[in-house]
Amino acid sequence: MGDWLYLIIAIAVVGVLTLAGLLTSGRRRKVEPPRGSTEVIVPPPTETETATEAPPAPAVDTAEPAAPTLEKPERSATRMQRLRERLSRSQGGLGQGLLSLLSRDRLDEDTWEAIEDTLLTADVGVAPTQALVEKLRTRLRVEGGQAPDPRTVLREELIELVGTDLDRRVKVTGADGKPGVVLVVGVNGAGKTTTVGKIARILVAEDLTVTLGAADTFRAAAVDQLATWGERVGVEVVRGPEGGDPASVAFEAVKHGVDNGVDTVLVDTAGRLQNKAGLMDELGKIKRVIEKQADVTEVLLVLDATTGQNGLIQARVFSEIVDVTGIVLTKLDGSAKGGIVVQVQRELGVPVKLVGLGEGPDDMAPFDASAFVDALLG
Ligand SMILES: Nc1nc2c(ncn2[C@@H]2O[C@H](COP(=O)(O)OP(=O)(O)OP(=O)(O)O)[C@@H](O)[C@H]2O)c(=O)[nH]1
Ligand SMILES: [Mg+2]
Repeated sequence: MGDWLYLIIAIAVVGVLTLAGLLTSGRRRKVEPPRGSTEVIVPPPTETETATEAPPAPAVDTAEPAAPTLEKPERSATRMQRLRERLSRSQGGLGQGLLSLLSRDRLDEDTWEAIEDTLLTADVGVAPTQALVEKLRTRLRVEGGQAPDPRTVLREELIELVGTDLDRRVKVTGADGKPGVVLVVGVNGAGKTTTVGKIARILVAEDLTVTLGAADTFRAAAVDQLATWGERVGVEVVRGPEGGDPASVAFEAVKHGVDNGVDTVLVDTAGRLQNKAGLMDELGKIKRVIEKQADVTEVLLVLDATTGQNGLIQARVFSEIVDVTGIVLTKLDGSAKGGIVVQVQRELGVPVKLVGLGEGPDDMAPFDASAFVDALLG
């Protein structure tokens, strides 16, 4: 009889412990289960958290992942310098080509034609190319006195062409204590998710708090990709079910940002362009539901620099759908066509604000006209 009693008590104790264990691990994975089935991924606990919040440590449960150390992203001030080398490597042909042509003893018609071709090949665009050539012709005309230095003239004119009076700041903070909301749009594979991840790192480096919204719900892999970016720097990612409503994820992400007093919410979106009406509906809805919570402070259009004219056409479609406030030009490291900066700004009337210069996590820099031109000229 006594043995039976001990056995029953033992089973009951094991049962209670198991239940408690399940509840604790459930709680640690999710915070405040939000509406619908949107889920907030909590960054892995830091060492101190692990120490104070350790579960009863059942002997069999060895599968608990060790907390990875958080990465310290690079501050943006040093980035352009570091990446300049990469930019000049990919764009060197343009700058060096123009310089050597302009340094010829005699600038005859053939030379001017070659200059024009060089600019067109680099995707500067027809109208800007003609305007630039016209200016160079005028300024480099030798009139009696000493010939002007082609390098100085070319540098000045290129900087002017790229534009120094555009506001290239990315608006990442909101008003009235609300978070800034950055919506990231663009076609498939342009680099949206990577851009969201890289911007998150720039913000973390500036000590801002960030939430990511995985509003690309079409591929499970897209959500995981974003979650990985977030986890590496301890940033929370709000995600929904695969195939769920992107707008509801965006809504929950911004709500999470507002409720937690976060500085910036970055929203990643899907980029299919097969159906303009569908895309318009989706992006329009995302923007509307976000604005029930906080203003969208920035809409960044991500454009792959290697796609040339095709990219431009797609950019135009997006700018018709949403009010794009800035352009992120990615993969400039793999394209010799840096002239696209000039053309896309002209086409869309919005400045290039950031440039992607590699696949590394900190290979993105704020765009700056003179640094860009200096990299071109080597
Ligand atoms: N070299 C280089 N590769 C980049 C850059 N930015 C992004 N990529 C790469 O481009 C590929 C696509 O990037 P994603 O961020 O997944 O693109 P996406 O727009 O989110 O794609 P979808 O979600 O499919 O629409 C990845 O392999 C990135 O590593 C860049 O600046 N330079
Ligand atoms: Mg993506």
